[in-house]
Amino acid sequence: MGFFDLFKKKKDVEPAHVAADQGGAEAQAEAQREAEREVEAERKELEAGLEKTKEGFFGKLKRAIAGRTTVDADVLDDLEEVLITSDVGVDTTVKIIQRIEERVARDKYMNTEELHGILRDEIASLMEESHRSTRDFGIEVKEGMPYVLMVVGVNGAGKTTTIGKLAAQLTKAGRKVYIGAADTFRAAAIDQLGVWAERAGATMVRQDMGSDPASVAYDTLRSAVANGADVVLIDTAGRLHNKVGLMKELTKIRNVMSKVIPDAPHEVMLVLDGSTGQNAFEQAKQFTEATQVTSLTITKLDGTAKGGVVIGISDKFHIPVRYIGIGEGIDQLKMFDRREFVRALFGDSK
Ligand SMILES: Nc1nc2c(ncn2[C@@H]2O[C@H](COP(=O)(O)OP(=O)(O)OP(=O)(O)O)[C@@H](O)[C@H]2O)c(=O)[nH]1
Ligand SMILES: [Mg+2]
Repeated sequence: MGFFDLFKKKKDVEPAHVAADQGGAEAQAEAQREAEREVEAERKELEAGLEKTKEGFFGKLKRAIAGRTTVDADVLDDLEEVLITSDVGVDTTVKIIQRIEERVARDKYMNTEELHGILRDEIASLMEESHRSTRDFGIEVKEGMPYVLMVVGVNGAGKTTTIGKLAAQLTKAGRKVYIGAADTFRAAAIDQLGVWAERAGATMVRQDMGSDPASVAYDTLRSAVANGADVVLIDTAGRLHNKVGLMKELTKIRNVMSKVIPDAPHEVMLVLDGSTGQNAFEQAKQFTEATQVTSLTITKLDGTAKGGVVIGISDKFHIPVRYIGIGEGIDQLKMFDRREFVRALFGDSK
């Protein structure tokens, strides 16, 4: 179940006076309280996952503005450095600083204590609207044809783990999930995916190591269609003999899938390791140039202070960040919500 469903549930609860009887009203009130508890628990988990980024960022910010009272050119210079060293990226940092400069010019005197709130507002408005999440963890499942999601990214980024987590959440939501083991480069890759598929209650389609990944993808789609699957997740290799070879292979996998389902893949998701900071920007650049990427997942935000990459990457690439990984656990893949992300880092707006 997606994060937004929790909000939806909350909103759908009708006012008490509409309920037919008192018992119904109480049940609704309890359902609402339960939904609120779930939202709160999700928030806590997100905050815990982003704690290192938050500490790193605010620690630096605090040191930079210590002893200063007004936001002047020096403070802005220091803020710029804090943003850049927090992996927000140069271009996005420049945009944020410009926006704050404009506000300072307008308001004349700005207290450094206000900086925190202003920064939060500017970052929130800068980040693109997050993908509108609906049911099934944001995936639009149509009856009669599986939704095909192909996962790409360099080795170690977290592709297989993300597929496993996603499969688990989808099966939990009652969906029939097929997984294609199209990373045939390493034998261990197929086994690792097999373990995830089993945990998730999904069906994995595989061939032997070294076989043609496009053929695995083809088989997976055929089998998924024949068995009435709702979602297909295709795992791919992160490393081949060389980069050009990898990109060619990804294109071949893409093309072969459309022979089974004309508009497949419906989504090509690039998985980026957030803890690599600037490297994640570089990978996003290379993959988006070489293949058509339609969504992003940023993993490993739990172990790093480099969570600022999410802000920079969503600003720079204009590709929606769909999910973030905040731990190795099966439940630690979260639907990305721009507002909740900013809130976890900066707290509530007043
Ligand atoms: N802490 C943490 N670890 C993660 C997260 N996502 C993935 N990992 C870990 O990152 C490592 C690599 O993940 P994989 O899923 O194997 O990466 P991959 O992209 O499939 O790698 P290749 O198959 O080599 O291309 C594993 O040890 C995962 O447990 C996350 O959100 N948080
Ligand atoms: Mg893998």
